[in-house]
Amino acid sequence: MAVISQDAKIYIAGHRGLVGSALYQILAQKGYQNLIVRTHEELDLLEQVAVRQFFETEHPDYVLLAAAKVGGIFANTTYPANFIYNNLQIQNNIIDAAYRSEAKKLLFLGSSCIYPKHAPQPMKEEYLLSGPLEPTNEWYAIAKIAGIKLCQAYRQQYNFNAISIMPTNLYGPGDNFHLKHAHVIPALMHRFQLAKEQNIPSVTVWGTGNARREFLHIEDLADATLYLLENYEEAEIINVGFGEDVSIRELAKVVKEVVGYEGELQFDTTKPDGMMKKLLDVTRLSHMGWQPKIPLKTGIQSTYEWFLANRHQFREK
Ligand code: GFB
Repeated sequence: MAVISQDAKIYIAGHRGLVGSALYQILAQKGYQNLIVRTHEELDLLEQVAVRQFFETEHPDYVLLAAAKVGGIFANTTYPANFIYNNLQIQNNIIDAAYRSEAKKLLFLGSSCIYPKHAPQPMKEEYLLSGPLEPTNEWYAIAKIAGIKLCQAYRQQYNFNAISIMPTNLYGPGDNFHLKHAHVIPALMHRFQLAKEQNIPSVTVWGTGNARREFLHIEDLADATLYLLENYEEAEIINVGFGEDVSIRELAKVVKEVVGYEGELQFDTTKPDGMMKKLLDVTRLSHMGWQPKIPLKTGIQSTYEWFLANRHQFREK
């Protein structure tokens, strides 16, 4: 597989997000010196003309498409239009502009929510489009499926080297800790911390606690992404997961323990569970030789340290 030269021009779209910032860090650590980024103020990825101009001027060799409108189960169901429109628009603009400006390769990040609600578990890559989606995140999932298909269509018609990788639920330093809009780990961490500080006797966890999720630390995801950028060139999607799942009840106990909150957990069953189980089959990636390194509790501990150190400036949206 082609080795990427250390001075290759690599554009990271979404470099301020959880995924993009971890990708920036790992590439910089590994000695890549020509990393291109733009803030939202400098380049609005929803604007096709601006995106085309940027690619025509910069001509990146490699494109990591980590820009997306993301959020937890509540944000997905509250802002369906933003989740479908923004994601479609961003990926349409970037994938097409990268092809036109003759990028050598583009890597698109999807999500495990592209798989059907009742897919057999663990979920293999071939289950894509084999059944109806989970309603709580179908808007986001439809956009991500369109992104996968766009990559495959550009590969088929134009021979454009676009690959799509499907991460499981992610967490780690740099996450969004919004109490309502965030994903479960940062939302619960923030809620436990406030309850600890304010001596609140119980904390509410959404859903029954029986839903199961697989969590991958963002540094593992960044490592896998770089590995796949260097070693994967197929049209077919590839899963990136941890390989094990936990119930939300078990997860909440771990987060509670790490935060050091001593009150009770209360489960609000009026809130949705979403998919009851969402675990990726990672056979293909592990056969290629990649394995995650960060156990859940260790990852939650380092996330908590980051949360405490950055509490007064982290993204709330
Ligand atoms: O993290 P989360 O929103 O992701 O929720 P999804 C995971 C589970 O945690 C659900 C429960 O069963 C929630 O009901 N949960 C418990 C909570 N307490 C909380 C809380 O305070 N906040 C949140 N957010 N959840 C997302 C999709 O679904 O997964 C996205 O909506 C994306 O589109 C992402 O695909 C990976 O796994 O349910």
